Amino acid sequence: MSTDTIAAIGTALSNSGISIIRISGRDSLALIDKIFKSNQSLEPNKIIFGKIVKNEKKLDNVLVSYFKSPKSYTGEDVCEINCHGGNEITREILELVLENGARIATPGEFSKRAFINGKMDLTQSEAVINLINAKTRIESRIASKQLDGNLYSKIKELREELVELLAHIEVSIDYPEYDYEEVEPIKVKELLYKKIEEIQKIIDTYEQGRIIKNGVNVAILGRPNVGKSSLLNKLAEYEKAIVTDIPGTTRDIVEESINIGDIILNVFDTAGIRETEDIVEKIGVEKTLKKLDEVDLVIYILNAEEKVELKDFELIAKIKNKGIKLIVVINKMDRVEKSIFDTFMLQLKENNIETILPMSLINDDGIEELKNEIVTLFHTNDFDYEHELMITNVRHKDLLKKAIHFLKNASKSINSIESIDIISIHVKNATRFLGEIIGEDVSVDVVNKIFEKFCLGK
Ligand SMILES: Nc1nc2c(ncn2[C@@H]2O[C@H](COP(=O)(O)OP(=O)(O)OP(=O)(O)O)[C@@H](O)[C@H]2O)c(=O)[nH]1
Ligand SMILES: [Mg+2]
Repeated sequence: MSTDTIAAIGTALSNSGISIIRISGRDSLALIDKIFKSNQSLEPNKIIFGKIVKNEKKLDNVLVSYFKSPKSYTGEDVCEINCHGGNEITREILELVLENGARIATPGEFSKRAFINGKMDLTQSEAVINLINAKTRIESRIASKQLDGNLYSKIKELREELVELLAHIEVSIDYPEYDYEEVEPIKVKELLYKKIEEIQKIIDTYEQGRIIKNGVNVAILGRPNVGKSSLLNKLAEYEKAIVTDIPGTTRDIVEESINIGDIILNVFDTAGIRETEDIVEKIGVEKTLKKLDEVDLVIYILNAEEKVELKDFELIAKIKNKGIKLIVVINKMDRVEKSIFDTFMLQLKENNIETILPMSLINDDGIEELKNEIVTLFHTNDFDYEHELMITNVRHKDLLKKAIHFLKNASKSINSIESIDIISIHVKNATRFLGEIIGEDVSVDVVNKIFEKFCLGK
């Protein structure tokens, strides 16, 4: 691990009130001393006014703060220069900092040092990036809780209990002649079950966590010309996709991210499904069907002027079999008698289709109802973020699953006392995976991968 002094711009490079240049490492203070002039001297946790000077010429009036190791973000000596927020002046000061001995930080290097110096565990570091990237308020709230260490504490507690159990088991392996505190299989099994249950409860929060973090993947499907691209445009509130009255207009998948309330929708407009000899369109249809593997919700559009065909029902059945949520929309209601909708309802309900909405995209009818229906399907409001733990990172879910796998193996091996060393190996594996979540027992590669995703200056 390098301990040289690093620097980067911590704020976004755009014309703004202030910019912050952050410096961390052994030589931070000595470096600042060379380029910063003030009537006061720098003291830890204080911010002082002065000027940045290059070749005896003032570059800018600035505020500089100093955080002494280990009481800083990175755990090292940290100085931060608050200068005026112009691109040029910010870059110029950074260059001066680099000329005076610092090296430019790699993305996430400040946070990586914070992790390595024990200022944060890995889940807290991941919370930093989640907080920076959060696109909704709920997402920020969950990241903020994780930054406080709620996931860290829970994993640490689980791990400690398993380590205690291991110690208990290993005493009887190493010193079988001691009867003292004999391992009682029933008790071990009970404890393992309890831990499996607790971990499963955390894993179960992931589905909602994933949706909060990454959004709901929504595909708009239906036959050509039913109004799929028109719906995407209405949801996006601008003309994202080409709309014409020529069936087969959309070929490639058109994607747009849309916020409704606290939910992010990643909406995919797709090529209309039909048998076709057109090679390009054919590929489009294949892409549409493939896309089904990554979607949470399908909005299936039918044209009110046309009859539902067997092909529609077949596709809808396919969607439902994949466990994807479904909303059927009857569009172009402006072109038919209102009572037609009842006929559709009857026919669709007979085929076990629950959610059916009338719509006229030309008249702006039915959009709000559709949005409300989506919010109801993926409601995020009934979770107590303040007090309950929710995971949003796939890395955490995968490691928890691995831990459970080994705890289940351990529990299966419990029936014969000879297998006690096998149990011990399984439990050890489980604790190893739990450790990986918080950054103990973790490889350099994993750590590097996590911090690579950070932005510069964090
Ligand atoms: N009358 C009426 N026309 C509509 C409505 N919604 C869409 N249209 C028209 O239907 C035609 C097809 O609309 P698109 O949105 O391109 O349909 P699509 O499903 O994306 O079609 P493909 O990309 O070819 O599969 C266009 O001329 C739209 O203006 C509606 O509610 N009422
Ligand atoms: Mg289209």
